[in-house]
Amino acid sequence: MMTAMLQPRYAAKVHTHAPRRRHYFDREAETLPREALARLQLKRLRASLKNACENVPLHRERMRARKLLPQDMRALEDVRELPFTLKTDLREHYPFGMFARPRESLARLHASSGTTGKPTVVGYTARDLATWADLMARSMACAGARPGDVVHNAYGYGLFTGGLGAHYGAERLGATVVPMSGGSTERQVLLIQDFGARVLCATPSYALNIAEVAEREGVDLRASKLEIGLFGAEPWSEGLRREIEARLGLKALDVYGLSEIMGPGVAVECEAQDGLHAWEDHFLIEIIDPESGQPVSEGEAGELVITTLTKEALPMIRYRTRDITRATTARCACGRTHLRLQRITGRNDDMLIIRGVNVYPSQIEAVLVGLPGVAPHYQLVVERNGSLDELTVEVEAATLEHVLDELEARVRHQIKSMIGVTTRVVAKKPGEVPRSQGKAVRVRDLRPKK
Ligand code: DLL
Repeated sequence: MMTAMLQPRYAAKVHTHAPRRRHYFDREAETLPREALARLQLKRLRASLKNACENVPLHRERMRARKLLPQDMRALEDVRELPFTLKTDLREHYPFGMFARPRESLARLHASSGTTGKPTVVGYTARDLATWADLMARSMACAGARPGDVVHNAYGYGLFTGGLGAHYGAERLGATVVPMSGGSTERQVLLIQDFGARVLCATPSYALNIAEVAEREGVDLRASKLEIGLFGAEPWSEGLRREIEARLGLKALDVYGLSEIMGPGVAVECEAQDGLHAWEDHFLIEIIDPESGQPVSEGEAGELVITTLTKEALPMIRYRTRDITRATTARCACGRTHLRLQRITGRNDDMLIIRGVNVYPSQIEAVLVGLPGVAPHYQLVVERNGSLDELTVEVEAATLEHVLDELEARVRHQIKSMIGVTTRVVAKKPGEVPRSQGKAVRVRDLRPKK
């Protein structure tokens, strides 16, 4: 098996075309000076709150209880007066109770499964779908995709927003989309080559699966036309980025989104790979301290809270995403003015407390990926022992030659010294850790249900 260490970051490819110029999908919107952006946001915020209050009883009652009217928003900071919206609100008003449009005016529904009970259902008017396609096209262009590209879309099609979100974005950009969905990985490898995909859309864990299957079949995708990967829908580390870039011979960009707000295309990295531009003309971004609910200062880590500014069917007021990140408004080399989010480390709900130490799965990943002899596949098993939670890290040896005991001791030591947490480590043989077809299952939680 190839190891990332031996490969250049992007394999050298013979490019038949001249270097492409910087490309905006919507130059005016993407480079709007921040003062103009703020004015536009305030205008849209009032309109969005009006839509929410007039058409969604829950929002109306909550605003009334605080004696607030949409026109009371005189500055963007006034949004802090508004109540938060939680995922449980969507569940409690299942399926259509938070929609601001009658069912007949909805063009599409999506849903995310969640771990317990009813799914979270989201709806779109035809205009919402057009806005989403625009924003996803904008995101793709921001990541380096161009009209005329072949876009191989391996995000799952169906109720998950990944497949159709990327699909219509690619079409809107003027690309040729290959609607693969997840699975049939050998076939994906074949078609990536035969159809000449320049852009690959997938979860990072599935992109790695594609790389592995190609290598097993003796196919060198670094020699294919692939140049750009648009990866998201799950947390991933810088180490995994480098691994995928080396093995697929492309530049890997991070794309973020969530169904409750829209789907993929809320934020995306530009070619500078230095944070994800969040499209502020459509979303009002706050970073708060998850405990106090108060804003953190710029650059500090906190929970991402989003208010939609243009959604018709499902306006969201201060939606608590549970995702942990940092934001900066510092100028970006790409010329876009929209603030940048740091890669999302994980969800509040995914944080484990192991012997008093807070750990996100992505932190463990950051330690594992790139360790000599360790394959970039892992799962975490959490168990309860008396009143303490214990963590077992299942890792995989890169080759059969590795002595598993030695690997286990080395990984345990590395995790302890980098994160400060004591874990049990179980090393498995190559291929024994389950591979992902979409969002990877990183944690097996065996603790008794509360
Ligand atoms: O995962 C939408 C999506 C599809 C985004 C394709 C990007 C690409 P949901 O299924 O509703 O929507 O899950 C949303 O996934 O709150 C984050 O916790 C996580 N997530 C999404 N993108 C990223 C990312 C889609 N780039 C939830 N990095 C979010 C880390 C991500 N986590």
